[in-house]
Amino acid sequence: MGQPQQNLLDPHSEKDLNLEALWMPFTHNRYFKQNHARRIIASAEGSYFTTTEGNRIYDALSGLWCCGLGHRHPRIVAAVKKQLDTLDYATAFQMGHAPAFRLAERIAAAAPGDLNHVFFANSGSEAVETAMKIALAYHRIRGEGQRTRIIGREKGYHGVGFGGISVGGMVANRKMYAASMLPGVDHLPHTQNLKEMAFSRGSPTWGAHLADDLERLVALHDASTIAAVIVEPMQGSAGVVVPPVGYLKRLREICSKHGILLIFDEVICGFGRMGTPFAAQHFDVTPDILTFAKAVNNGLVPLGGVIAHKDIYNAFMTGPEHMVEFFHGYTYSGHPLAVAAALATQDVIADENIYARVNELVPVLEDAIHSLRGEANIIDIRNSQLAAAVEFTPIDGKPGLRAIRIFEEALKRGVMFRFTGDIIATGPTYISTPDEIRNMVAVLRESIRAAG
Ligand code: PXG
Repeated sequence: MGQPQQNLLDPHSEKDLNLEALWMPFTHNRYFKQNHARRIIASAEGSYFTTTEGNRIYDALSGLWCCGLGHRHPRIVAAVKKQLDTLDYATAFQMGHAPAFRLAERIAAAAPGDLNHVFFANSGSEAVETAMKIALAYHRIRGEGQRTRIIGREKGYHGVGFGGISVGGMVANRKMYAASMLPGVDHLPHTQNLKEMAFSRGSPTWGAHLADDLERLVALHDASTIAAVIVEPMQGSAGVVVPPVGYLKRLREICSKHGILLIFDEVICGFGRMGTPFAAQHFDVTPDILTFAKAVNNGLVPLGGVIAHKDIYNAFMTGPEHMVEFFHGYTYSGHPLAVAAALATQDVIADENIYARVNELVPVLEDAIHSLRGEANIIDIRNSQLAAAVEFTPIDGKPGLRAIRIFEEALKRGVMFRFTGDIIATGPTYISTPDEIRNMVAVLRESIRAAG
């Protein structure tokens, strides 16, 4: 006890850094703690990180798909600083603050069709749990409470809550919790078939019929038991799995036919990645519920949320007016700092013509990434707007190791990609130049050759 302990160390200093106490998320902890050269990030600006050793690294994943406008964008930083000087925190339960209402209005305006009511959460995972609860409660309020099933998709990633992993299709994220999954969930098949679609540029022309599997699930379970279908329009975490031409439209038709809600999880696709506000607009398919997070405020402060169709919102707005309509929410729903960052992000997207800039970069990325065809061990190259991935044959008996080696070779050469399984993925910043994108792919080529 005695005197309160003072920490005299600068928390940013690398000196005497002890890595042991931090249990790192989705990380090979033991490997990292032995091999962390160039992997501790000290600062960031625009499309570049600087490591504690002073290496400048091109951020080929926009953070984790969230910082498309570049790190520490001056207008967004200024907006958050200004917010700190006026209102740090306000409860969102039974009270409000003006910027949250303004942000909801802007997000609703960016959303397709009649999706015009916005519920705030703090992450993609929370957005997904919220969307699933809205879907189930909506049916129950309308007297269709027997609609309890939610259909997800193989290879889907919907965060790490129990709802999200239940409808998700990532084996490693699910297998430890087999007995704790939501009951009644089923899955559509994923849309990746290397035999039919390897090396497709953009959306594969084969595979729309895979959506018809939803009819099989309807026939098996009966539509009256199914509340919703949830899919990522483009599966990001699985390594940029691109929807076949016509696939999402077909899902939409089948859902509408059977009164099933369609949820698009746009946590990665939303706010720029697809060159439109949402993938819904890019693929011209409107869901009933849409989740967002990440790029909504350029990753500055955690923020996620759900946009619901007006009929869904209105279904809740029944009963005595003094009663809470939806028993759900978070302490930090619409946190003033997150909202300030998001409002500034929306301004920057508009003022810097971000969607047009993304669309200009799409062919640059497509040409560059597909030029890797023919390099050793590549079994697929795929791209969807400003996202792309290269898939490799695994090293015998050591799945995943080839991608780790390529990732490390690229880091040495000043580019940070994402690896998952034996896939290297990239989602460049929207503010990248064509030369930066071509250089990034040149580094990937060298890294593939160096990794052997
Ligand atoms: N839905 C989707 C579609 C996501 O991509 C989440 C939900 C969960 O969001 P939070 O904010 O709870 O992490 C995500 C997250 C990758 C990668 O490597 C992608 C995500 C997270 C971590 C890694 O592509 N997306």
